Amino acid sequence: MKNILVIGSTGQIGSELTMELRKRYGNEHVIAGYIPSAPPTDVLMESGPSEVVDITCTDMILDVVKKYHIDAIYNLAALLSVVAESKPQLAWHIGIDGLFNVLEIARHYNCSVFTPSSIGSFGLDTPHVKTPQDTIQRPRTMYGVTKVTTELVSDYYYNKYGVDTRAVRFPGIISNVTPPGGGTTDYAVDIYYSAVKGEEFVCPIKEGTLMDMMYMPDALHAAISLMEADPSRLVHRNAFNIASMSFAPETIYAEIKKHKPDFKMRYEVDPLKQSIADSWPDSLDDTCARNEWDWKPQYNLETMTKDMLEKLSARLK
Ligand code: AKB
Repeated sequence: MKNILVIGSTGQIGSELTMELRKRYGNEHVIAGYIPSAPPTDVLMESGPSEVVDITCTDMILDVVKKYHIDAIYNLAALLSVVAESKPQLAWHIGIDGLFNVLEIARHYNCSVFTPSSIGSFGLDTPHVKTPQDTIQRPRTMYGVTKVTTELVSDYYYNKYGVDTRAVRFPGIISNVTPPGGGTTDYAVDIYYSAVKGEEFVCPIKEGTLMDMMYMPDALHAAISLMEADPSRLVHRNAFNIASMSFAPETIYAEIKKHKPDFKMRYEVDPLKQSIADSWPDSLDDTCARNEWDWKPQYNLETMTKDMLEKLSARLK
């Protein structure tokens, strides 16, 4: 039986991933690591063990790995793209110094490690349409710089020390549970909250700006199924392109309007978010993930929108 530590378990992905892993491996086998400034919800706290784990502190990680005989670490500690631009040194400290702490412990205690990358690892020079798995990665944001470094360092630990590191490049993740904070793709979550609350949505991203997005259930499935994949089939490791839908603001707005005909949106473009979005791909080619570990998403814009509106309406009423 696997014992799993989730670092960053109270964040947007971590909070749902921890619950999904508990369903799969048993509550007692999945430890929710959190920092005191982002404490767990009651659901997370009561459904299984939790421990304070600051990724920048090696001893804290080590104590938990030893105490629970951890053999897999999901490392989700990171600052998202917009926040990372205002705190670049902190973004590096958490993303890269923290990653080294995790990988060194993984090397000595034989843990597998999942540290996600992102569409943010690409840059203006990357081919933007059907971005290939192996291509130019020259991001200009600190978020992107840490993500490319994460990919390289994770591959380094696999090649040099045999640490079982695996990752995907997440697109913008859309969820009806924990809201994101400080990302460029956050608008695609915020728009649903405005629609359900009956408020006008002010869109920070320009009409026509395409970005890859994914519904949370597919993102969770991607992380877990890659970690369970047969290693002999993996040609790539850090990190796989995965894709399920790509849209611009006017397209998601039109889809929501099918359910909420009175919903209104106007544009007030945020220059920082727009410049980051312009440097990211329009759509990713995820052929390698499909071939090497049978990746296949379940949701598209239509089915995600229906589910988001139903779930949020039930919760916010
Ligand atoms: C962000 O917008 O920063 C993230 C991402 C795509 O990595 N959601």
